[in-house]
Amino acid sequence: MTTEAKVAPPNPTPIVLSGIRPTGEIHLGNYFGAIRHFIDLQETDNDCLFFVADLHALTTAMEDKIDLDAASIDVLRWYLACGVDPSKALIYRQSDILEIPFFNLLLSMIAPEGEVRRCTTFKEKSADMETKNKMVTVGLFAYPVLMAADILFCNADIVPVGEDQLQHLEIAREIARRYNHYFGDNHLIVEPQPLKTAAIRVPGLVGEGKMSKSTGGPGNVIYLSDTPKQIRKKVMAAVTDTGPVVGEPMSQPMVNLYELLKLVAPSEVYEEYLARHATGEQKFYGYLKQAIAEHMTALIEPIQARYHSAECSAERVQEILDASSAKVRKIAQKNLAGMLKDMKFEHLAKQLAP
Ligand code: AQP
Repeated sequence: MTTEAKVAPPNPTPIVLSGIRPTGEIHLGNYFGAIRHFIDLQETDNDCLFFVADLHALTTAMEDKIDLDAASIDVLRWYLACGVDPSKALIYRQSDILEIPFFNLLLSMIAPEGEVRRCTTFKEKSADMETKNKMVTVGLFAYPVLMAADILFCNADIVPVGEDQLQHLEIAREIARRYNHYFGDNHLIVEPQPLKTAAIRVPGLVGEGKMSKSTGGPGNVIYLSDTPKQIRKKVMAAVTDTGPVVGEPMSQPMVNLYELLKLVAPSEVYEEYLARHATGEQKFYGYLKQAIAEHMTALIEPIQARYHSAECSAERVQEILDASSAKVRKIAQKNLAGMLKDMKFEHLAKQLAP
């Protein structure tokens, strides 16, 4: 006899959730892999929750002495500048939701150790930290469990994240399935789905890695705060090859540059440069790079103008946080009470939802 799997139905209005760590300046990888989708998703029929993952920042930034409060406010200023709207989405700070560490603890008891151990991000990040003589911690290892707590506490349906986070999201799905199987008598957890269009990897300007705050150096990344001059300098210095050869596949550095052009420029500009490459034209890479830099600047300049306006000030962000944290904690407490009841911690469940 087979027992039927306990599955939570999707929420009637889909719950969308995502966050970014305050480990450095926001860049085009964060924008195209995450923030751009926050804006699209808040415009349709969804309940959106967007946060700054300051607890997650500690997984790699413990020794960096980052002022996490200031860095978190800054990430949220960029959210607002990019168009995340507090009247359409709940915008909050992870550490303000005191229930999240409790979810983290409970979920760690059913998290699949083998899958967590196999995470590519852990392998890459721990190797990078070891070369920099930084501590590799249990917190870094257990990053996906805290991410599961972030997502599952509110029963999120959709999580817009870049490709690098898909493996972590799969672990959150597995944890939800395990919870439902072992404990889900009354409270069931929705299995969160990635947003397919967000699951991209924005390449860096040097080497083979993704665009990132902390790897590849400042020449690898375009920050939303970069000036036109900085953008131009970084793009013009990007690696290329000696020129296209008809019939030969495009080299990896050129694939990267074309991916960046596709993201920032209108499709006709992208197609034009693609045709120039396909016909084997020589000596046009300088113009290609110029086009990339100009379109990046055109995208970033209005965002920067908003970032410096009063609607995106640190004071405005603080007001938003003051208003949102109680609302988010209420959602967390309701779901935590349901979980605690099913996990036979009735005395605690009663305290949260008497
Ligand atoms: N290059 C990228 N392409 C697509 N999406 C990306 N994201 C980050 N880089 C790219 C997406 O941005 C969101 C927030 O990421 P994060 O800052 O919380 O952590 P991260 O993925 O570790 O980003 P970084 O820049 O590489 O930070 P550091 O250097 O501190 O580790 C996620 O949705 C992520 O997919």
